[in-house]
Amino acid sequence: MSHTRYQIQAPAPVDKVILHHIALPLVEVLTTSFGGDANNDALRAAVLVELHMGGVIGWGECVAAWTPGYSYETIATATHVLESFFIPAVVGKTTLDALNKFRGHPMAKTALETAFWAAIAEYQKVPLGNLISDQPRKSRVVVGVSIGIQKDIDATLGVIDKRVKEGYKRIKLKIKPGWDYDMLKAVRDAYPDILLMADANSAYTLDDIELFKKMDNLDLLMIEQPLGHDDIYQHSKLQPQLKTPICLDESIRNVDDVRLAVEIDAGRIINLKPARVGGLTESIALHKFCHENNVPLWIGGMLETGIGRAANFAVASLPGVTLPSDLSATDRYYNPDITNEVFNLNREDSTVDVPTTAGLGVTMNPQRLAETEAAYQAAVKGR
Ligand code: OSB
Ligand code: MG
Repeated sequence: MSHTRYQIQAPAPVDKVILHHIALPLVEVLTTSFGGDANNDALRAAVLVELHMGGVIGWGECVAAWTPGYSYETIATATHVLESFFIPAVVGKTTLDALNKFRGHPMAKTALETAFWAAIAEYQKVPLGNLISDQPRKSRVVVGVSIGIQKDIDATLGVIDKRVKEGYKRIKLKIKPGWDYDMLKAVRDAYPDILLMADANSAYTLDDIELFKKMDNLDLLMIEQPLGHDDIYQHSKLQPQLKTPICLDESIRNVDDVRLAVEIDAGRIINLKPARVGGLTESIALHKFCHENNVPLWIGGMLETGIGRAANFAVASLPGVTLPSDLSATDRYYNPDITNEVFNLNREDSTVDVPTTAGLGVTMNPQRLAETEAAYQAAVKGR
């Protein structure tokens, strides 16, 4: 979070907030460079926030993982700060002002903030996106698919083949040292025209400059987060030496980080994950800056369930989101999901429709919620 302040006003005070811990199996594991542990788990856990206000319910999702790999937050830290600080601060209130005094824990804040906004949208009978922007929004969002580290190049080509046949027109491949240039070159040779990008999740240093110069000849759409997860300065030493744009993911905590990155040429594309920047309020500020300054922007994903995905689609529908987002169809992640509605890929143009119904745009499947809560309890015992 930066100096941006929560500012939305609710029509009624928050009555109560209930947390749900869930775990559900991923259809396809996403192995990343920070993995080798539970971050690459076949079981995705999440904390869901159920917020009651004025007779309606709003839902939000906390995307922190079991372990602090992508981010320092975990299921346990999010539970702690939500239960001990964030929820008591907002119960009985019509604003989120009380959250401004708490530092850090953006994923936990986002879950509560999104539930608050979703409840307001539900109460006012408008789609969540209408609260985010009064500008015309897109009705469908161009999406790509993120593919994890596979056992070999053949397996990688097999997964890509499947995704291309499904209709995905932008392929993102996770890379790490030893699994980078040769793999990407083989993919580029097999698919000369596809929109292809790589996500390093901070696995490299400036010593790897020669490798990046080789990758620079593969016509990649972008290279996501090559250097330190909390670095901007060193990226400014790399970007000017490449023609491929660097996209910053982990490094961007707020709109001011974007301002700095753009000013010192540390990256030329921004991945906005609302959960990484503390929620919708900061996302709106960040989007506004990128839109006004022509900084290419897309929405990243954290393997969200239908709850978090619906909120991300509301943000992805903003006019300044100009590149394909990591918001794939539901069947790439969960079967079944916890929501009644599923997101489908429109094969002809690699898009997904933005929900248009009032509130978050999806509804909870209570039976599936109970099942996934039981699965969480069972999983915790095994850890
Ligand atoms: O770095 O973008 C990332 C998933 C979990 C953690 C980090 C990342 C990702 C993805 C997946 O790449 C995006 C998705 O939800 O499809
Ligand atoms: Mg990333």
